[in-house]
Amino acid sequence: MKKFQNYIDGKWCDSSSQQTFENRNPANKNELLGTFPKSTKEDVEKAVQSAKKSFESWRLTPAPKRGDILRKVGDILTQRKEELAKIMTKEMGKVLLETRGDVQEGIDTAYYAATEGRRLFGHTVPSELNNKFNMSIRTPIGVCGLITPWNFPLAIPTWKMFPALLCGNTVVFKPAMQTPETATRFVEILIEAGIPNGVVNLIHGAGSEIGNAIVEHNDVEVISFTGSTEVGKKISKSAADTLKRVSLELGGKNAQIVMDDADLDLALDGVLWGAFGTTGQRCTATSRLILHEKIHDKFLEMLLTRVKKLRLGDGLLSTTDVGPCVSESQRNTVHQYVEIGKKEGANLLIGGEFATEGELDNGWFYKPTIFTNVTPNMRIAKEEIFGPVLSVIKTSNVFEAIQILNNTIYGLSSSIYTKNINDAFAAMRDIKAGIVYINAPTIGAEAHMPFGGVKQTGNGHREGGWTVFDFYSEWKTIYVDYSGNFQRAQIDS
Ligand code: UN1
Repeated sequence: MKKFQNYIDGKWCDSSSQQTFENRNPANKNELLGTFPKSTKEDVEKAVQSAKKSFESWRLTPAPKRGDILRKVGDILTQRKEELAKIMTKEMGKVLLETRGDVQEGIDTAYYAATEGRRLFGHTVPSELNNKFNMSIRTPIGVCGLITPWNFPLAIPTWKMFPALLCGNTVVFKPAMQTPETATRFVEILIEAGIPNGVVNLIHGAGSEIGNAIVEHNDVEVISFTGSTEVGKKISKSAADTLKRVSLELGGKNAQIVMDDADLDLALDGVLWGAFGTTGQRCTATSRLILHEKIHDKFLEMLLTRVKKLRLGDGLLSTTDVGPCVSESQRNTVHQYVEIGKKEGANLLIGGEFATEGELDNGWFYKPTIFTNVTPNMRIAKEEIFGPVLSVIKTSNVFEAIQILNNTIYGLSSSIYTKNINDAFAAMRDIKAGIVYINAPTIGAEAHMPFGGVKQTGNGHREGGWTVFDFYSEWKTIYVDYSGNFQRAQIDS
């Protein structure tokens, strides 16, 4: 059995408590994958001080050189893609096809960030005074605390880490307790690529203990968190005490609309991938299906036929379509929502129970589930479930469909299938979400586009794309007066 460690100030080390936690395969709870340090506030202190110290040299490393290291990280991720995908599938259960995609998202993010090292543009702007030069440049901020979830164990840490590092910041990285090995391998790769000691520090453990300690720490300037809205709100409140810069990527309740003129086969592939990919455990997962009344019955029939064919199993097997829930408690949450849906009067079309046949009994499997006759105000139509549960709502026109889609506290991803250009443009304009797909599922964001949501999905920041470099850098405005005269803005101009 493998015993893993923290990585602080360029050294692998145990927790100061000497305590550990176990990591098990959700497809087979009897398979122990390793033990990991259960870190303490003391470990956080060491990690933050290490990051603070190394910031002084890393911030002076030219950005193109920082980018070169990230390019090398991308190269190593490419070489080790298959191995990393397998580790991830064992840790959190999604099928290999998807964990390969997770690594690919990390590779794309690495190469994108690497090239940004040769851009990181600032501005030069005319001054209102003679012989005076104005510019704004990006500067590094300091220590960034990165707190990441288990559903994209590699991609999401790369979304945060690469732009943070490229901009000249140093990092304290706290990965989810369900996917600590992927995080460890990722840090090993950063070391192999030449990241200097202390620039990236890894600490394993519980959010309630070390996550909070990172958020509250005076020397941590930036927090980036992906996880639940509930925890995000707590982070936001406690980070306010030190006025930290905080990026929050939280819940979703994404919907796919299918209009009566849509290509139904295309929409069918889309909803299957969006709702049951990653066992529904994406913040971008399709959790609601809004069907035009004219195609409602036909589409449901098509959907039911396909859902019956979905094969549950170990994500490492090529015969598996849908893996397990990540943990026992996640599966229980899913089941509680199914009970709520039944009580609310929705019709359980398929699923709604644990899958326990044969080997499945060793894992946290849940049958792909569809509720029909769902009305927009039911809890299963409004609250995030994070599992393989789809709520189907009927609609009679595009404006009502959009209204239903918008009827949640979240606003991450959304989708509409239609051939009508007017309806498509109305959707692009009126949907309240950070991401809108036309004739494509709610999942599948690309690394070089801004990613994030509105309302209680986040706090206005975006990951990915060009905008993320704004989050990880501070603007510094510089005026150079070369007139040799005493010149006063607003007064002498
Ligand atoms: C998430 O679910 O937290 O668009 C991220 C997607 C992926 C990222 C999902 N590229 O579904």
